Amino acid sequence: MKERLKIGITCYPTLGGSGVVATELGKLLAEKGHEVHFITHSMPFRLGKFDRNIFYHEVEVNDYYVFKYPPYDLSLASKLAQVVQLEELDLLHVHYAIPHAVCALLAKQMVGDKLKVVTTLHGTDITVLAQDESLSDLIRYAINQSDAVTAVSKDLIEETRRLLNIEKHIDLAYNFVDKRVYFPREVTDLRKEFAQPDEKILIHISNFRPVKRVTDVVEIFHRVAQEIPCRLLFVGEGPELSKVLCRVKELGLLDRVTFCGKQDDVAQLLSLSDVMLLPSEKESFGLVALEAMACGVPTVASNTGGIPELIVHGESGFLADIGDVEQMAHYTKQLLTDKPLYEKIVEACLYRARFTFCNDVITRQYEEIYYRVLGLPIPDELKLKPLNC
Ligand code: GMT
Repeated sequence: MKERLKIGITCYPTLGGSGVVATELGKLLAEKGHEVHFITHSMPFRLGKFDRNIFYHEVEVNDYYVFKYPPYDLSLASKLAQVVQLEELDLLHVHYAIPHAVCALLAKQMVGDKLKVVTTLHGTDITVLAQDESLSDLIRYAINQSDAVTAVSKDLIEETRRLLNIEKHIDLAYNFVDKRVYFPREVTDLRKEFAQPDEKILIHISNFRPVKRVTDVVEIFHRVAQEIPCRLLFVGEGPELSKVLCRVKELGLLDRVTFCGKQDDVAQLLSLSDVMLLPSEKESFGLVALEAMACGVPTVASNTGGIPELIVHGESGFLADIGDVEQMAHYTKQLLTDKPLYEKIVEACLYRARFTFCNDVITRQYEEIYYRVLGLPIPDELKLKPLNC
Protein backbone atom coordinates (compact mmCIF):
# COMPACT_ATOMS: atom_id res chain seq x y z
CA MET A 1 0.00 0.00 0.00
CA LYS A 2 1.30 3.45 -0.93
CA GLU A 3 1.69 5.57 2.19
CA ARG A 4 4.22 8.18 1.15
CA LEU A 5 2.78 10.61 -1.36
CA LYS A 6 4.58 12.94 -3.74
CA ILE A 7 2.77 16.26 -3.56
CA GLY A 8 3.26 19.46 -5.55
CA ILE A 9 2.13 22.68 -3.84
CA THR A 10 1.52 25.99 -5.58
CA CYS A 11 0.54 29.19 -3.79
CA TYR A 12 1.23 32.91 -3.67
CA PRO A 13 4.46 32.47 -1.75
CA THR A 14 5.17 35.92 -0.40
CA LEU A 15 1.92 37.37 0.87
CA GLY A 16 -1.26 36.65 2.71
CA GLY A 17 -2.84 33.90 4.72
CA SER A 18 -3.23 31.57 1.76
CA GLY A 19 0.55 31.44 1.30
CA VAL A 20 1.04 30.88 5.03
CA VAL A 21 -1.47 28.00 5.14
CA ALA A 22 0.00 26.38 2.00
CA THR A 23 3.57 26.61 3.29
CA GLU A 24 2.80 25.41 6.81
CA LEU A 25 0.77 22.51 5.42
CA GLY A 26 3.66 21.53 3.11
CA LYS A 27 6.10 21.58 6.03
CA LEU A 28 3.81 19.41 8.17
CA LEU A 29 3.23 16.92 5.33
CA ALA A 30 6.99 16.68 4.82
CA GLU A 31 7.46 16.03 8.54
CA LYS A 32 4.97 13.18 8.23
CA GLY A 33 7.15 11.61 5.54
CA HIS A 34 5.50 12.79 2.33
CA GLU A 35 7.68 14.29 -0.40
CA VAL A 36 6.62 17.91 -0.94
CA HIS A 37 7.58 20.01 -3.95
CA PHE A 38 6.82 23.74 -3.80
CA ILE A 39 6.37 25.09 -7.33
CA THR A 40 6.14 28.87 -6.94
CA HIS A 41 7.52 32.11 -8.39
CA SER A 42 9.72 32.68 -5.36
CA MET A 43 10.69 30.90 -2.17
CA PRO A 44 7.69 30.80 0.24
CA PHE A 45 8.61 33.20 3.03
CA ARG A 46 7.95 30.72 5.81
CA LEU A 47 10.10 28.01 4.21
CA GLY A 48 13.61 29.33 4.77
CA LYS A 49 15.93 26.67 6.03
CA PHE A 50 16.49 23.26 4.48
CA ASP A 51 13.92 20.71 5.55
CA ARG A 52 13.93 16.98 4.89
CA ASN A 53 11.44 15.94 2.15
CA ILE A 54 10.94 19.52 0.93
CA PHE A 55 11.95 20.68 -2.53
CA TYR A 56 11.57 24.04 -4.21
CA HIS A 57 11.13 24.62 -7.95
CA GLU A 58 11.15 28.23 -9.12
CA VAL A 59 8.77 29.33 -11.86
CA GLU A 60 10.69 31.64 -14.18
CA VAL A 61 8.50 33.94 -16.21
CA ASN A 62 9.53 34.77 -19.77
CA ASP A 63 9.44 38.53 -20.30
CA TYR A 64 10.23 38.61 -24.03
CA TYR A 65 9.60 42.12 -25.38
CA VAL A 66 6.55 41.19 -27.51
CA PHE A 67 4.63 40.33 -24.37
CA LYS A 68 2.77 43.28 -22.93
CA TYR A 69 2.16 41.14 -19.81
CA PRO A 70 4.72 38.46 -18.87
CA PRO A 71 2.78 35.13 -19.06
CA TYR A 72 3.11 33.92 -15.44
CA ASP A 73 0.16 31.55 -15.87
CA LEU A 74 1.64 29.75 -18.88
CA SER A 75 5.10 29.53 -17.33
CA LEU A 76 3.54 28.08 -14.18
CA ALA A 77 1.45 25.50 -16.09
CA SER A 78 4.49 24.45 -18.07
CA LYS A 79 6.66 24.20 -14.92
CA LEU A 80 3.96 22.20 -13.12
CA ALA A 81 3.84 19.69 -15.99
CA GLN A 82 7.66 19.43 -16.05
CA VAL A 83 7.99 18.87 -12.29
CA VAL A 84 5.11 16.37 -12.22
CA GLN A 85 6.85 14.28 -14.90
CA LEU A 86 10.39 14.65 -13.59
CA GLU A 87 9.51 13.94 -9.95
CA GLU A 88 6.60 11.59 -10.66
CA LEU A 89 4.21 13.56 -8.47
CA ASP A 90 0.90 11.97 -7.46
CA LEU A 91 -1.01 15.20 -7.14
CA LEU A 92 -0.93 18.97 -7.23
CA HIS A 93 -2.46 20.89 -4.33
CA VAL A 94 -3.01 24.45 -5.52
CA HIS A 95 -4.01 27.32 -3.27
CA TYR A 96 -6.21 30.12 -4.64
CA ALA A 97 -8.41 29.42 -7.66
CA ILE A 98 -6.98 32.02 -10.00
CA PRO A 99 -4.76 31.31 -11.80
CA HIS A 100 -3.36 28.35 -9.86
CA ALA A 101 -6.23 25.88 -10.31
CA VAL A 102 -6.46 26.72 -14.01
CA CYS A 103 -2.69 26.24 -14.45
CA ALA A 104 -2.83 22.90 -12.65
CA LEU A 105 -5.65 21.71 -14.92
CA LEU A 106 -3.64 22.70 -17.96
CA ALA A 107 -0.66 20.75 -16.59
CA LYS A 108 -2.97 17.78 -16.07
CA GLN A 109 -4.02 17.93 -19.70
CA MET A 110 -0.35 17.93 -20.68
CA VAL A 111 0.72 14.95 -18.54
CA GLY A 112 -2.43 12.82 -18.39
CA ASP A 113 -5.36 12.07 -16.14
CA LYS A 114 -3.38 10.07 -13.60
CA LEU A 115 -2.35 13.38 -12.05
CA LYS A 116 -4.90 14.62 -9.51
CA VAL A 117 -5.62 18.27 -8.74
CA VAL A 118 -6.79 19.47 -5.33
CA THR A 119 -7.80 23.14 -5.18
CA THR A 120 -8.15 25.12 -1.95
CA LEU A 121 -10.32 28.25 -2.01
CA HIS A 122 -9.13 30.87 0.46
CA GLY A 123 -11.59 33.73 0.22
CA THR A 124 -10.98 36.66 -2.05
CA ASP A 125 -10.57 34.26 -4.99
CA ILE A 126 -14.33 33.77 -4.55
CA THR A 127 -15.70 36.74 -2.63
CA VAL A 128 -13.95 39.29 -4.85
CA LEU A 129 -12.82 37.62 -8.08
CA ALA A 130 -15.85 35.39 -8.68
CA GLN A 131 -17.95 38.57 -8.83
CA ASP A 132 -15.91 39.78 -11.79
CA GLU A 133 -17.73 38.62 -14.93
CA SER A 134 -14.49 38.40 -16.87
CA LEU A 135 -13.28 35.68 -14.47
CA SER A 136 -16.35 33.97 -12.99
CA ASP A 137 -16.81 31.35 -15.75
CA LEU A 138 -13.14 30.43 -15.55
CA ILE A 139 -13.27 30.06 -11.76
CA ARG A 140 -16.42 27.90 -12.03
CA TYR A 141 -14.63 25.73 -14.62
CA ALA A 142 -11.55 25.37 -12.42
CA ILE A 143 -13.66 24.31 -9.45
CA ASN A 144 -15.78 21.86 -11.39
CA GLN A 145 -12.78 20.23 -13.08
CA SER A 146 -10.61 19.87 -9.96
CA ASP A 147 -10.53 16.36 -8.51
CA ALA A 148 -11.28 17.80 -5.08
CA VAL A 149 -11.98 21.27 -3.80
CA THR A 150 -11.61 22.49 -0.25
CA ALA A 151 -12.62 25.80 1.35
CA VAL A 152 -11.50 27.32 4.62
CA SER A 153 -14.96 27.85 6.15
CA LYS A 154 -18.60 26.80 5.79
CA ASP A 155 -19.36 30.38 4.88
CA LEU A 156 -16.91 30.25 1.98
CA ILE A 157 -18.49 27.01 0.76
CA GLU A 158 -21.90 28.69 0.78
CA GLU A 159 -20.55 31.82 -0.92
CA THR A 160 -18.94 29.68 -3.63
CA ARG A 161 -22.22 27.85 -4.27
CA ARG A 162 -24.21 31.08 -4.26
CA LEU A 163 -21.93 33.24 -6.40
CA LEU A 164 -20.97 30.59 -8.95
CA ASN A 165 -24.03 28.37 -8.87
CA ILE A 166 -21.89 25.31 -8.13
CA GLU A 167 -23.18 21.93 -6.98
CA LYS A 168 -19.90 20.06 -6.72
CA HIS A 169 -18.96 18.72 -3.29
CA ILE A 170 -16.55 21.06 -1.48
CA ASP A 171 -14.64 19.74 1.54
CA LEU A 172 -14.30 21.93 4.60
CA ALA A 173 -10.71 22.30 5.86
CA TYR A 174 -10.35 25.16 8.31
CA ASN A 175 -7.16 27.17 8.71
CA PHE A 176 -4.89 25.81 11.43
CA VAL A 177 -1.99 26.85 13.64
CA ASP A 178 1.13 24.94 14.48
CA LYS A 179 0.89 24.62 18.24
CA ARG A 180 4.70 24.44 18.48
CA VAL A 181 4.96 27.97 17.07
CA TYR A 182 1.83 29.68 18.39
CA PHE A 183 1.56 29.43 22.16
CA PRO A 184 1.63 31.99 24.99
CA ARG A 185 5.23 32.83 25.83
CA GLU A 186 7.06 34.87 28.44
CA VAL A 187 7.73 38.27 26.88
CA THR A 188 8.06 40.57 29.90
CA ASP A 189 11.23 42.28 28.64
CA LEU A 190 9.95 42.81 25.10
CA ARG A 191 6.64 44.15 26.46
CA LYS A 192 8.55 46.94 28.20
CA GLU A 193 9.61 48.23 24.76
CA PHE A 194 6.01 48.99 23.88
CA ALA A 195 4.11 49.87 27.05
CA GLN A 196 4.33 50.74 30.73
CA PRO A 197 3.35 47.94 33.15
CA ASP A 198 -0.04 49.59 33.87
CA GLU A 199 -0.90 50.00 30.16
CA LYS A 200 -2.81 47.48 28.05
CA ILE A 201 -1.75 46.60 24.50
CA LEU A 202 -4.11 46.27 21.53
CA ILE A 203 -2.81 44.77 18.29
CA HIS A 204 -3.88 44.63 14.65
CA ILE A 205 -2.09 42.54 12.02
CA SER A 206 -3.00 42.65 8.34
CA ASN A 207 -2.01 43.56 4.79
CA PHE A 208 -3.75 46.96 5.17
CA ARG A 209 -6.12 46.39 2.25
CA PRO A 210 -9.50 48.20 2.20
CA VAL A 211 -11.26 44.92 3.09
CA LYS A 212 -9.53 45.01 6.52
CA ARG A 213 -11.11 48.39 7.46
CA VAL A 214 -7.94 49.36 9.33
CA THR A 215 -9.17 52.90 10.06
CA ASP A 216 -11.88 51.26 12.20
CA VAL A 217 -9.03 49.93 14.35
CA VAL A 218 -7.95 53.54 14.99
CA GLU A 219 -11.53 54.54 15.84
CA ILE A 220 -11.90 51.66 18.29
CA PHE A 221 -8.54 52.41 19.89
CA HIS A 222 -9.44 56.10 20.19
CA ARG A 223 -12.58 55.21 22.18
CA VAL A 224 -10.82 52.69 24.39
CA ALA A 225 -7.83 54.97 25.09
CA GLN A 226 -10.17 57.68 26.45
CA GLU A 227 -10.98 55.41 29.39
CA ILE A 228 -8.14 52.90 29.74
CA PRO A 229 -4.37 53.52 29.57
CA CYS A 230 -3.35 51.57 26.49
CA ARG A 231 -1.18 51.35 23.39
CA LEU A 232 -1.81 50.09 19.88
CA LEU A 233 0.55 48.01 17.72
CA PHE A 234 0.06 47.86 13.98
CA VAL A 235 1.84 44.98 12.25
CA GLY A 236 2.02 44.76 8.45
CA GLU A 237 1.71 47.26 5.66
CA GLY A 238 -0.31 47.88 2.51
CA PRO A 239 -2.31 50.41 0.53
CA GLU A 240 -4.31 51.87 3.45
CA LEU A 241 -1.28 52.57 5.62
CA SER A 242 -1.00 56.30 4.83
CA LYS A 243 -4.73 56.82 5.45
CA VAL A 244 -4.37 55.09 8.81
CA LEU A 245 -1.34 57.19 9.71
CA CYS A 246 -3.26 60.39 8.86
CA ARG A 247 -6.16 59.40 11.11
CA VAL A 248 -3.80 58.51 13.97
CA LYS A 249 -2.19 61.97 13.64
CA GLU A 250 -5.57 63.75 13.38
CA LEU A 251 -6.70 62.14 16.63
CA GLY A 252 -3.42 63.04 18.35
CA LEU A 253 -2.61 59.39 19.03
CA LEU A 254 0.83 59.20 17.45
CA ASP A 255 2.65 58.75 20.77
CA ARG A 256 0.41 55.80 21.71
CA VAL A 257 0.61 53.89 18.41
CA THR A 258 3.55 51.86 17.09
CA PHE A 259 3.80 50.90 13.42
CA CYS A 260 5.93 47.75 13.44
CA GLY A 261 5.83 47.13 9.66
CA LYS A 262 6.02 43.57 8.34
CA GLN A 263 7.17 41.07 10.95
CA ASP A 264 8.00 37.38 10.67
CA ASP A 265 7.76 36.38 14.32
CA VAL A 266 4.22 37.50 15.13
CA ALA A 267 3.86 34.94 17.93
CA GLN A 268 6.09 37.12 20.15
CA LEU A 269 4.14 40.30 19.40
CA LEU A 270 0.86 38.50 19.96
CA SER A 271 2.02 37.11 23.29
CA LEU A 272 2.72 40.58 24.67
CA SER A 273 -0.70 41.89 23.56
CA ASP A 274 -3.99 41.88 25.45
CA VAL A 275 -6.59 42.13 22.68
CA MET A 276 -6.52 41.68 18.90
CA LEU A 277 -8.77 43.89 16.73
CA LEU A 278 -10.06 42.52 13.40
CA PRO A 279 -12.89 44.74 12.09
CA SER A 280 -12.76 43.38 8.49
CA GLU A 281 -15.47 43.92 5.90
CA LYS A 282 -15.10 40.30 4.83
CA GLU A 283 -12.93 37.48 6.12
CA SER A 284 -13.38 33.93 4.90
CA PHE A 285 -11.70 32.62 8.06
CA GLY A 286 -9.38 35.11 9.78
CA LEU A 287 -6.16 33.19 10.30
CA VAL A 288 -4.63 36.03 12.26
CA ALA A 289 -7.39 35.78 14.90
CA LEU A 290 -6.64 32.07 15.27
CA GLU A 291 -2.93 32.83 15.69
CA ALA A 292 -3.89 35.33 18.40
CA MET A 293 -6.18 32.80 20.13
CA ALA A 294 -3.39 30.22 20.14
CA CYS A 295 -1.18 32.77 21.93
CA GLY A 296 -3.92 33.37 24.50
CA VAL A 297 -5.13 36.69 23.06
CA PRO A 298 -8.88 37.21 22.51
CA THR A 299 -10.10 39.00 19.38
CA VAL A 300 -12.83 41.59 18.94
CA ALA A 301 -13.92 41.21 15.32
CA SER A 302 -16.72 41.91 12.88
CA ASN A 303 -19.44 39.35 12.51
CA THR A 304 -18.76 38.46 8.92
CA GLY A 305 -17.76 35.58 6.63
CA GLY A 306 -16.16 32.66 8.45
CA ILE A 307 -15.19 34.61 11.57
CA PRO A 308 -18.18 33.33 13.64
CA GLU A 309 -17.05 29.76 12.90
CA LEU A 310 -13.77 30.60 14.61
CA ILE A 311 -14.85 32.98 17.36
CA VAL A 312 -17.87 32.03 19.42
CA HIS A 313 -19.33 35.38 20.51
CA GLY A 314 -19.00 35.91 24.26
CA GLU A 315 -17.11 32.64 24.70
CA SER A 316 -13.85 32.89 22.77
CA GLY A 317 -13.97 36.56 21.74
CA PHE A 318 -16.53 39.17 20.75
CA LEU A 319 -18.28 39.98 17.47
CA ALA A 320 -20.10 43.13 16.32
CA ASP A 321 -21.64 44.35 13.08
CA ILE A 322 -19.25 45.55 10.38
CA GLY A 323 -18.34 49.19 11.07
CA ASP A 324 -19.89 49.28 14.55
CA VAL A 325 -16.80 50.75 16.21
CA GLU A 326 -18.79 51.80 19.32
CA GLN A 327 -19.79 48.22 20.06
CA MET A 328 -16.29 46.90 19.30
CA ALA A 329 -14.81 49.52 21.65
CA HIS A 330 -17.35 48.50 24.30
CA TYR A 331 -16.34 44.81 24.06
CA THR A 332 -12.65 45.73 24.14
CA LYS A 333 -13.14 47.81 27.30
CA GLN A 334 -15.12 44.97 28.86
CA LEU A 335 -12.27 42.54 28.17
CA LEU A 336 -9.66 44.94 29.55
CA THR A 337 -11.51 45.74 32.77
CA ASP A 338 -13.29 42.50 33.75
CA LYS A 339 -10.44 40.19 34.82
CA PRO A 340 -12.51 37.03 35.50
CA LEU A 341 -14.24 37.41 32.10
CA TYR A 342 -10.89 37.98 30.39
CA GLU A 343 -9.36 34.89 31.98
CA LYS A 344 -12.37 32.74 31.06
CA ILE A 345 -12.18 33.89 27.44
CA VAL A 346 -8.41 33.37 27.22
CA GLU A 347 -8.87 29.81 28.47
CA ALA A 348 -11.56 29.18 25.84
CA CYS A 349 -9.30 30.64 23.12
CA LEU A 350 -6.41 28.38 24.06
CA TYR A 351 -8.64 25.32 24.18
CA ARG A 352 -10.30 26.07 20.83
CA ALA A 353 -7.02 26.80 19.05
CA ARG A 354 -5.43 23.68 20.44
CA PHE A 355 -8.23 21.18 19.91
CA THR A 356 -10.43 22.40 17.08
CA PHE A 357 -7.97 24.16 14.79
CA CYS A 358 -4.72 22.37 15.54
CA ASN A 359 -2.26 21.28 12.88
CA ASP A 360 -2.66 17.52 13.49
CA VAL A 361 -6.42 17.55 12.88
CA ILE A 362 -6.37 19.68 9.74
CA THR A 363 -3.27 18.09 8.16
CA ARG A 364 -4.95 14.72 8.57
CA GLN A 365 -8.08 16.03 6.81
CA TYR A 366 -6.01 17.10 3.82
CA GLU A 367 -4.21 13.73 3.73
CA GLU A 368 -7.56 11.92 3.70
CA ILE A 369 -8.63 14.01 0.72
CA TYR A 370 -5.39 13.15 -1.10
CA TYR A 371 -5.84 9.41 -0.59
CA ARG A 372 -9.47 9.68 -1.63
CA VAL A 373 -8.77 11.42 -4.96
CA LEU A 374 -5.96 8.98 -5.70
CA GLY A 375 -8.34 6.07 -5.06
CA LEU A 376 -5.99 4.72 -2.37
CA PRO A 377 -7.04 3.25 0.97
CA ILE A 378 -6.45 5.59 3.89
CA PRO A 379 -3.46 4.15 5.79
CA ASP A 380 -4.38 2.64 9.16
CA GLU A 381 -1.79 4.83 10.76
CA LEU A 382 -3.77 7.89 9.70
CA LYS A 383 -7.04 6.43 10.92
CA LEU A 384 -5.88 5.03 14.21
CA LYS A 385 -3.14 7.33 15.47
CA PRO A 386 -4.45 9.21 18.51
CA LEU A 387 -4.63 12.95 18.07
CA ASN A 388 -1.54 14.59 19.49
CA CYS A 389 -3.17 17.92 20.29
O1 GMT B 1 -6.62 38.34 4.12
C1 GMT B 1 -6.08 38.57 3.05
O2 GMT B 1 -6.27 39.62 2.44
C2 GMT B 1 -5.17 37.56 2.44
C3 GMT B 1 -5.93 36.37 1.98
C4 GMT B 1 -5.07 35.45 1.16
O3 GMT B 1 -5.58 34.99 0.17
O4 GMT B 1 -3.93 35.17 1.47
O5 GMT B 1 -6.47 35.70 3.12
C5 GMT B 1 -7.54 34.83 2.91
O6 GMT B 1 -7.07 33.52 3.18
C6 GMT B 1 -6.73 33.26 4.55
C7 GMT B 1 -6.17 31.84 4.64
O7 GMT B 1 -7.11 30.89 4.23
C8 GMT B 1 -7.96 33.48 5.44
O8 GMT B 1 -7.65 33.22 6.80
C9 GMT B 1 -8.41 34.95 5.28
O9 GMT B 1 -9.59 35.13 6.04
C10 GMT B 1 -8.70 35.24 3.81
N1 GMT B 1 -8.98 36.67 3.65
C11 GMT B 1 -10.18 37.14 3.27
O10 GMT B 1 -11.14 36.44 3.09
C12 GMT B 1 -10.26 38.62 3.13
